[in-house]
Amino acid sequence: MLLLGSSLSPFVRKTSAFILEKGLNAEVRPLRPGDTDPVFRAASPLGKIPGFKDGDFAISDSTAIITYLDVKYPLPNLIPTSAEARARTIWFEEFADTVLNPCVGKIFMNRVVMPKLMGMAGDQAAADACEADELPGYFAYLEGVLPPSGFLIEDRVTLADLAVASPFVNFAHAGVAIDTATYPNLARYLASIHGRASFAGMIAAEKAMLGG
Ligand SMILES: N[C@@H](CCC(=O)N[C@@H](CS)C(=O)NCC(=O)O)C(=O)O
Repeated sequence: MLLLGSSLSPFVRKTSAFILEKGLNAEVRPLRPGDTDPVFRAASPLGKIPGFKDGDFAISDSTAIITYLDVKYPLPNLIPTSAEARARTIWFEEFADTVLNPCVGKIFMNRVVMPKLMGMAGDQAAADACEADELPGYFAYLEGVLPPSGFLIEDRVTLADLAVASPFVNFAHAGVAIDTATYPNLARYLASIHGRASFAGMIAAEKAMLGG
């Protein structure tokens, strides 16, 4: 099994954590978007990361990859089966992919990727505005819906947790602090999910790559 893409992408990190929580192993090729690697381009026609290959089967898009994996390797199922839990899991994945990850685009790209990895000045004003104006509402929403179990769905780890926790790694790399007085549940939750083996190794490697 081959996962194509750098875990600095929240979409790649979510997929990688999903693979690890399944107890599976994938070789990871940490490519950037648009890489010309022919295996990657065959899997990802638009050049977006992640791409993925399992034997002869190749596909891209984190949600497509995860959908494949949860059927092909059913245990443990990380996408719940009851109608309600499944729908809520997909809601949280959508919330991460379409609400939080665009903030990663504004904050992490401008504060970290452009200056540190591309040698370009990022748009610091756009990053600051997103942190000040958008994130507090999303943090407050999560603070209010997190159950005491420390997991979003079914009191066990699911795709919902992996999807939601992933962009917060980028926020941390970009210096976004979670105020523990205002968001105690969220802070505790993120420490717990990021402390799992499925995240901890990636986070350490990313920190080393970004210079601590
Ligand atoms: N819906 C896709 C989004 C993947 C995506 O946008 N990845 C970004 C990196 S975080 C990318 O490759 N961007 C390059 C581009 O849009 O051309 C997924 O879930 O995998």
